[in-house]
Amino acid sequence: MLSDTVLKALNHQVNEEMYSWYAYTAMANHFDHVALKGFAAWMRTQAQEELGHANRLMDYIRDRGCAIDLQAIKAPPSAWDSPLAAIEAAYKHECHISKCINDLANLASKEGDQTTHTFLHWFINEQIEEEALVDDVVQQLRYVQDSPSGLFMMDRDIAASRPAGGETAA
Ligand code: OFO
Repeated sequence: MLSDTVLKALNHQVNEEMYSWYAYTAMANHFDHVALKGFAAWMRTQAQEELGHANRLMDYIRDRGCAIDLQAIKAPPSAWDSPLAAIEAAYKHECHISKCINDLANLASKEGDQTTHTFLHWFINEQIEEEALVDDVVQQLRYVQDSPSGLFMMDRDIAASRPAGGETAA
């Protein structure tokens, strides 16, 4: 069993991960709308991973004999001024998620719940990759920002840079 405090925090993190899915789906839709199909595909892969994160948390809550408490998912934005603005927003969001996971791991320790603390190691490691991956795209977009041909080439290449469905953290 989980303490009420840890259970509430884990349920809240499910909502954070579902919001990540929602936000990245909105970005994928936006990229599709502005005919950046490569970015749309890349962002859909990212969104799928977020569902995986939410499911991993829900499996854990269930395995510990506790109830999952799904809350409403807030609405994300539906448009961004530029590809750079969208991916910068994604990077900022990943930094927010890293802080959420760290706070959650600290809470589990404070509650003496080493099982949950150990479970969260996967997420701590995953966030290293998540931040780095999105930051790379931010930097590349800064290089090509005023170059339509650069953006076109980047859109062509980015979908292939990340095959659908893969979570890579151990
Ligand atoms: Fe993007 O890592 Fe989950 O939210």
